[in-house]
Amino acid sequence: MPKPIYITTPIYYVNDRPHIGHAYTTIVADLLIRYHRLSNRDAYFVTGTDEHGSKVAEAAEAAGLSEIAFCDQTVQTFKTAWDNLSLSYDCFIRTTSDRHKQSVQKILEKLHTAKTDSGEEVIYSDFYEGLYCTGCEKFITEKELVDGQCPHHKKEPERLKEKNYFFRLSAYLPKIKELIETDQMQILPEERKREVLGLIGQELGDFSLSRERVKWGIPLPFDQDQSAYVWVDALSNYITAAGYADDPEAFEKWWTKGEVIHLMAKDILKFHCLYWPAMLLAADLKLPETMFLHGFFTVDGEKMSKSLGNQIDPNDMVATYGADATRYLLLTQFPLGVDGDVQAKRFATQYNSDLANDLGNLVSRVIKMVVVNCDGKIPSPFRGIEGLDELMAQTEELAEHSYSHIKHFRVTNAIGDVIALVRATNKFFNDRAPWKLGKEGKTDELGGILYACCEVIRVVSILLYPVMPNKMKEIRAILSLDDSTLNLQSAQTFFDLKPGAAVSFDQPVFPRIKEEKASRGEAGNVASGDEDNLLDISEFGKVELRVAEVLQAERVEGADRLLKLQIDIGIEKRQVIAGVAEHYPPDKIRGMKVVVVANLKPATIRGVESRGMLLAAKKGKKLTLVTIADDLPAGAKIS
Ligand code: ME8
Repeated sequence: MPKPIYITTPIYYVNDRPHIGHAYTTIVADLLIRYHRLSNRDAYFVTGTDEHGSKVAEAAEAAGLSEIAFCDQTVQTFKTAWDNLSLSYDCFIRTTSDRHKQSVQKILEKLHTAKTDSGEEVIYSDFYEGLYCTGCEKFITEKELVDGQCPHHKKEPERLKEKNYFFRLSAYLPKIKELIETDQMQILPEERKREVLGLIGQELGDFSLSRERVKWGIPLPFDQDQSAYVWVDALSNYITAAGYADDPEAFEKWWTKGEVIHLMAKDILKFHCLYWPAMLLAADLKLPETMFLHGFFTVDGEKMSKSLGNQIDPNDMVATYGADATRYLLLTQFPLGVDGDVQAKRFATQYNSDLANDLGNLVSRVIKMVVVNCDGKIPSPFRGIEGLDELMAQTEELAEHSYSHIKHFRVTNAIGDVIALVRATNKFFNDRAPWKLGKEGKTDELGGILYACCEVIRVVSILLYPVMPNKMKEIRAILSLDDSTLNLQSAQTFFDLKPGAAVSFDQPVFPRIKEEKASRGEAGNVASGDEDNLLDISEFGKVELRVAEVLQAERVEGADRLLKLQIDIGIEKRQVIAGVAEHYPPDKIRGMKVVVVANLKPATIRGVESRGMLLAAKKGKKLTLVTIADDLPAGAKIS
């Protein structure tokens, strides 16, 4: 039996509102947890809020509220946002809870009496004189200042002189270095591991474990005039939630014997990869197995911040795209671990392409045909259909591959492989053209094609369940499937659907979204104003326009408006799907010289690959292609 798995996110500061950065980490944790649960692994998911410290006390005062009333309010905004995103956490930990206070005091007592290997006290008191940035909640050195200010918060730090208790970090660094180098405590990705090892190589002082003047905090059990330093308080949440102070059995199961994974972004590396393991070593507690530090999002090229007003609220995305698509869109922007720039105006295009066109359309067209041609019942499987064996093989191996990606934190690969199967199935459906077979009386083959497509949809409903739990349940309900087969085991068997089971179709699972409406953020502040839609000259310069000659043209089966074109763009020949059939029948367009956008990502339209887009002018029902005089050869660039 694999060990139980215990996954945590950072606990977020309550002086901020939840934004897509917080949402991203929490959705990733939810995805991982749901995947492990699909494989029947015992799994526990912890998130929560970090509520102590002078920063929160100041925000409460500014809001005219007591600290706890202020915290209660913002904690609710996090909980509401997480409910709106269908996040299935098992424990929401608040640092102001009695449970957590007990746990912090317990570990502090332990540290207070602990000795290092060389017999020194782990905690000692001393006077600290130096600079403190309230924004970072940490002491800051002169060297780190830029123009006398904290580079992150653009504020002059306070000068403090106070008695503090210190934690003898230096005594634990050699051991931590060894544990990281040997991957006994895995730091991922590799780049972050190098960063931590680099930090250990620098002169790191001991860290302060308490603050004298901060009253909004947990008092030290051995000196009531001091409060636990917020990071010591916050990091301890991970053991509180496992039951350190109040549930020894649970603690043994989840922490001591479990596989512990901490997820976060790279901004809080030092605290998690050095301070926390040092505290655990000193308290004689087991270390986490893995820390995964993902990348940082910027929005339209800018750092996300309250003062810039460019934070994207996940609730606004949910209002526009729904919970499931929001999860999908955030998870697929960048590989986990990589920094990236989020552009809200791209969400709608991606939603329409991946979810409405590829996945939604597969479900609609297949189920509608089952309703019309098979009396609304799953038909019988039928072997010997061209392309079926390949599709089955791709489907059967997918569960294992996806789960392996997940175990290695390759989130975008796990999702991308499922979407690739959806696209391959759309192509299989198009190539086999089942709509023709009914008329030809080939009902066994027609049923076999539809059965195979329903099987793929069933498998997809399992493998994308951790990404889009509600929509996948909706799809499963269409196929009359309940939760008893919602597991990875059943995603590995083909021909599992029972012929004769009822299917029903009501409305598209992912209705198309008007791109302009969504990108303007009509449901909220996803993006705003016309100014945002103006292009910079350098952005326009990225579009590669070329003269193309249409070599061949034919209609796309089952799609009145679409033509499949083979075009010559000078540097190569390509296939493009164009929605111009009503205006340009194949005979008319063949031989024309048109203008094509040559550097678009390939798209799959009705299961057929399209690499490029033709330029056309359109008003009402009239459409005219932009054409080029004969003397310009195919391939000429247009600028
Ligand atoms: O640091 N891109 O809380 P916090 C990606 N309370 N992820 C982002 C992000 C962005 N632009 N902005 C925030 C704290 N995050 C402490 C943690 S844990 C013991 C105490 C996510 O509210 C990311 O997970 O500043 C990052 O590590 C975390 O929010 C920081 O949250």
